[in-house]
Amino acid sequence: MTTYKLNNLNLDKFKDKVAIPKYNRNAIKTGIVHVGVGGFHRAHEALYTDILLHNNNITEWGICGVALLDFDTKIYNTLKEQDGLYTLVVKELDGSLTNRIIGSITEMLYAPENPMKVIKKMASPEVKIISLTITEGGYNYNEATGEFNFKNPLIQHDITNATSPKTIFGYLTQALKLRKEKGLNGITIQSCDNIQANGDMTKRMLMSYVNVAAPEMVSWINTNVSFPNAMVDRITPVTSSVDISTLVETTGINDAWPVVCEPFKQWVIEDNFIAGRPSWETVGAQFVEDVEPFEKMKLQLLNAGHSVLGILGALLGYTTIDEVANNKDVTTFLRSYMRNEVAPILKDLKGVNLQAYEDSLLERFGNIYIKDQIDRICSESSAKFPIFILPTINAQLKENASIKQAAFVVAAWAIYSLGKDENGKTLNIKDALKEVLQNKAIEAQDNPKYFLEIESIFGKLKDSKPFVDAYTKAYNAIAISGIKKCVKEMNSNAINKE
Ligand code: CS2
Repeated sequence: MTTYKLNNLNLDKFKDKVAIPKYNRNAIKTGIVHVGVGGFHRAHEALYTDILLHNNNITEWGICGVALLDFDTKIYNTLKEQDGLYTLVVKELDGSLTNRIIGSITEMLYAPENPMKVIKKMASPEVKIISLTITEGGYNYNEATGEFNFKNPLIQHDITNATSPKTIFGYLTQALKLRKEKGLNGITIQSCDNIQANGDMTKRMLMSYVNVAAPEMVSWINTNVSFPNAMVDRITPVTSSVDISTLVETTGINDAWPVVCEPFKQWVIEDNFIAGRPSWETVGAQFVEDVEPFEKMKLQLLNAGHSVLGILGALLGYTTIDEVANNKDVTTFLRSYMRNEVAPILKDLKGVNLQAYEDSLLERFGNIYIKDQIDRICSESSAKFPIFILPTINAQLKENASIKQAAFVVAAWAIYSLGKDENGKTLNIKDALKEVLQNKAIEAQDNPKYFLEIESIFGKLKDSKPFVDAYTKAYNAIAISGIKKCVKEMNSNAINKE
């Protein structure tokens, strides 16, 4: 098959093979600046927006993608060369692939090269939304203190180098200052990360920074910027070389970085956009008054479920989520964690069917075509556990209710952090706190409790006797008998509350 590089010039060549943008991309104005153009953004907001541009014949709401970090050069260069175009490959439940070329990213900027260009773009009048996928760790939140982490050297850098910032907080502050100077009114800052009350968190963290770096901006931001909360969902594994070659072999599209994802997608958003918004509700997003129930359910069940499968699966020697999600013992464990420890804390949520949600998750995790990497799931666990698992533990402890399964997962994580799986194979740990985790994991071999001393992750959990007891018991059992046997034992001891 003849193959062509994906770019504007060649776009028409693919039109008989896959869906391509039929709208005039040159006429689209940038209404959204998006920071963090990873796989998730490209499988989610950029897709919703692409469908919207298709259906509605509108010219606003194009996306300018910003690559914020030094190591984002690859995505910047790729999308730049491809005129912002990329292929979204949906791996359907029957194993077939649905390909769509997405055109909603109409501009790309690389922040480290020219910070002012990014700031000016964020401060241009046609931009109404700055959206973010900067990962859980990007919010610079300290679990122990509950506060913004001013000790981060990059934050210190931004405070003293306001016009050449490195963090999102520095960029947003400068951009908002410029908007104020220009007399521009409102703008929305929209988080698309997996954080409970992600909009509130963004505001709280930004305001902490602004209070120190530009206190004169506080009242302007309070009046002119809105921060909607949202629940975002779509499993988006890391693109593999096989994904890239399959695409080119089956369609002729030579795309250096397509995105692969599951068929399911969900976006539940609080309707709080001070400067207007795209009508994403016409293309499947849900606008609601209160997103809290949706967020809680998703974070404590889906994301936590992922972490449970990831950590246990890694120790068992699996490499993909579907493999471990098809291990009966592990799914029995996961289901009883969901039922005994998570469901009680979600009991007040209105209008949700937890059982149906749990079933759908197990089906999504078990999809054998997705091949979501355990390495991806376990990466940055130090930022994920405080959001996905710790709230469940803390809420259960408050009620003197069961935390056995959660404690088991934390113990498994401590053992995982030693860097070897059950068969002695080295684990590929990717975590901003890797060294701390490893050091504490080594100390924990003498006394498991040491692992809980990482306050920026666990807060005051080490002071809870019921938790420490359950965790220590689980740790010692796993250290002696291995994860496989202990999961079975946990299952036979679990009293499932139906
Ligand atoms: C995953 C998420 O990063 C993780 O640990 O749980 O990326 C998950 O796949 C998405 O939130 C799904 O919406």
